[in-house]
Amino acid sequence: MLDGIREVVTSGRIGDAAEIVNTALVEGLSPEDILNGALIPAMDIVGEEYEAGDRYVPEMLVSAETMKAAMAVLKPRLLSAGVQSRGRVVIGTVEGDLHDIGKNLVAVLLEGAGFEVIDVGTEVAADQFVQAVEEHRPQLLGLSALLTTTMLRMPEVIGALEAAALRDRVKVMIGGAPVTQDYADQIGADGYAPDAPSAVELARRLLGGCGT
Ligand code: B1M
Repeated sequence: MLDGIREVVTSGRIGDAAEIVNTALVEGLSPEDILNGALIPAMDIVGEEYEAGDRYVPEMLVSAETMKAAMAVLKPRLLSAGVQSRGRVVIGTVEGDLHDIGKNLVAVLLEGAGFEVIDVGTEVAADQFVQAVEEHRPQLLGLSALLTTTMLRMPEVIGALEAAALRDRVKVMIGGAPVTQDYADQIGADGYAPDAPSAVELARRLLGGCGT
């Protein structure tokens, strides 16, 4: 079944995504099994094929849309209802970067863990992050970047928060494929998470007892 789901995503069969994920759930697979055993590995295969020159951007896009269609079915199952807020998080993908699947996944798991999440979308400039922090007063700001070129926007966001005298009011968590703990240390972020479950753990640690 997991092989079948991987196949649907890698071949970009958007119309089949919801049905196969629903069938897998009915057959007893957990949302986490489907996510970690099929959807995320499928996107890795897509990335490897793109890197090897066996796939083009439009095909990558169709696979990404198929993953989103599958996620639409999984999202309600990943969210646990009625959890008391653990704190407010603003999350977005940095300027120049439109990758949002990983960021969306982090947002869903944070919500599922009881955080209030304000998703400001993709290609978000430093001053827009500052505006969002001013407006929503989150305890945590999450920055995602998938490109080696756009991860360089992260320190700009931290600099803009400092310039607006907001840096000591909000913790900054960063993530995305090219980002590392070393990079987080280097740019003065409060933490780095390699994947969505670790992002939830990190958010809990950074916010401590906040909001609970
Ligand atoms: Co793009 N792309 N892409 N792409 N794309 C990558 C990232 C790439 C590695 C592919 C490759 O070459 N192997 C490569 C980057 C190379 C580099 O910079 N080192 C690349 C490139 C080059 C590009 C373009 C430049 C291609 C072009 O146009 N020539 C272009 C850039 C566009 C832009 O942003 N300006 C581009 C475009 C696209 C699509 C639009 C076609 C599509 C994105 C669609 C969308 O997101 N809506 C796309 C896709 C799908 C990918 C790959 C195949 C898959 C990304 C993904 O969704 N992974 C990707 C290759 C790969 O990563 N294997 C690739 C699944 C997702 C669940 O994982 O996003 O890593 P990920 O998120 C993880 C963790 O990173 C972490 O948790 C998530 C869940 O576990 N995480 C966080 C993420 N954010 C976090 C934030 C946190 C904490 C953890 O705290 C706040």
